[in-house]
Amino acid sequence: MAKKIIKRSWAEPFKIKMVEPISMTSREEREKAIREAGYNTFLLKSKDVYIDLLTDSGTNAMSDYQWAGMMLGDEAYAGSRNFYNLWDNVKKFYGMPYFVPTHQGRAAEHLISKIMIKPGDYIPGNMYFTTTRLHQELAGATFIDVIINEAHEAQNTHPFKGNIDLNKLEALIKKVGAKKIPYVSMAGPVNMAGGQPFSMKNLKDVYSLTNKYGVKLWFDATRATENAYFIKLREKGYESKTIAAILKEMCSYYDGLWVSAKKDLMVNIGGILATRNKKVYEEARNMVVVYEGLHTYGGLAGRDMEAMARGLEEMVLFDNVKARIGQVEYCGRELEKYNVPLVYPFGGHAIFLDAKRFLPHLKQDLFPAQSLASEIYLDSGVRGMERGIVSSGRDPQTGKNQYPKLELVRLTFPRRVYTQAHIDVTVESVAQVFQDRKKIKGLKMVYEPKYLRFFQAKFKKI
Ligand code: P70
Repeated sequence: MAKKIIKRSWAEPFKIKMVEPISMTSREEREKAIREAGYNTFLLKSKDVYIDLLTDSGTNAMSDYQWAGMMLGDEAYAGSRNFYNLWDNVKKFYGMPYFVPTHQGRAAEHLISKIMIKPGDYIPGNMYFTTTRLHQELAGATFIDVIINEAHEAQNTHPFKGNIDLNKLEALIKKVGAKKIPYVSMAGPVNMAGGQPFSMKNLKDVYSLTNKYGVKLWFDATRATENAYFIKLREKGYESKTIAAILKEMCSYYDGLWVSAKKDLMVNIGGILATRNKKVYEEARNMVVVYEGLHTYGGLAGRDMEAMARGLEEMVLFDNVKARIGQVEYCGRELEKYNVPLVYPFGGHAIFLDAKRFLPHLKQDLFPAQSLASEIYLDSGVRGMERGIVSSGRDPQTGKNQYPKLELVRLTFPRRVYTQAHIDVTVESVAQVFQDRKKIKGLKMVYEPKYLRFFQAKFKKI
C-alpha cells in the first residue's frame, strides 16, 4: 500500500488557564443592537458581541508571566522600578537608547508630530494610518502617500506590498525640498494595506535615499514582529535569523520609533516613543509631562509597564508569531473555499474582505464595507471593522470625501484569545452573508463627527 503523506499541523505554544464567558445573542437582539449603534460596529456594546474581531489592540490575552509581573507593580510617582525594567527591554529589543512611555500609540504619535513638524511641512509615508496622519496634519503637515502602487490593489500578490516607492519619495524630496520633510513615516506591516510588510532591502534603500538628502526616517513599530516574521519567511538571507535579530536590524535604520504596545506587546494599554536622537528625546521627555504624566510613567501604572516589559520578551518568540499569523492564514484559507473575495497576500494581524468585489452592486457612496461589517454582525454576532471610505475621511483642504481604492472589512485577531472553532464559526457566517449578498442595499450617513469619523459616525439602512 502506498504511504500517505501525513500533514503535520502547528498549534499554539500555550494552553488556556482562565476563561471569560461571552454572550450568544438572537438575531432579534442583534437587529436592535446594530440599529441602536447606527450600523457602526464601533458603537456596539461588547456585551452584544459574540466573537470580537474589531481589533487586536489591547484585546490580547496576557501570559501568566505577564500577570505575575502585574503583581510587582511599583506605583511610585517617580522612578518606578517597572519603568527601568521596561527601558532595559526597549534598549534590548528595539536597540534604541532613549525612551519615553505613553498611555498608547497615538499619544506617542502626538508627541513626535509636535516635536518634529512645522506648519507647511510634508510627511511622506507608506500609506496613511488614521491616527498617525491626523496627528501629522494637526501639527501642520500634509501627508503624502509614497507606497508602491501594488499596495492599493487588493488582488496583487506582491510579497512586500508595504514597500516604499523610491521614485515617488525622491520626486517629492526634489519637488518640495528636503528642508520641508522632517521625517519619512514608515510603518511595517502596513495596517490599511491589509497588514502588508516591507522588505529589508526596501528599508535599506529608503535609508540610503533619506540619508543622502539628510531626511530622518521614523518607524511605526506597532506590529514590527509580524513584519520581521514575513521577512524571515519571504526574503533571501533571513531564513535562519531570529525574529529578535531581524527586528533589531530593522530598527537600526531608523532615527526613532513609536509603538502602540496594545498589539505586539500583548498588553491591554501602553505606548512607546524611543529614539537614538538625544535632542528629540530631551524634548519628548519634557513634553510628556505636559500631556501624559511624569517621564517615568507617561500615563501608565507601574504594573502596566511591567506587563509591557515582559510582553517585549514574549513578542519575539518565533512560535508565538507563527501561531498568531498561522491563525490569520487558517481563516483566509477557509474563506477561500467559499470564494469570498479577500486581500492578498494574507496579512499579519487580520483577514481583509474586499467589499468592492463582495458587493459590486453598491457604489462607494453607499458605504459597502460599513454595510458588510454590520451584516456579518447581524448574521452571527461576529464584529469586524470598516476600513474604506468612512475610515479614509475627508480631504482636509477641500472637505470632500476621499475615495480610497481599498474598500475593506477587517477581521482582526486578538493574540492568544480565540480558538480554531471560533474561526470556523466566523468563516461560516461570512460565507452565509456572501451567499445572500444581493439583499444588501447599503447605508446612508446620518451623523458625522469632525475627527476620525469612523469611530462615532451613525448610519441608516437604505
Ligand atoms: C487598530 C488599532 C492602532 C494603531 C496602529 C498603527 C499601525 C498606530 C496606532 C495607534 C486601533 C485603532 C486606531 C484607529 C482606528 C481604528 C483602530 N490601531 N499605528 O485596531 O495606536 O490605538 O494605541 O493609539 O495600528 O488597528 P493606539
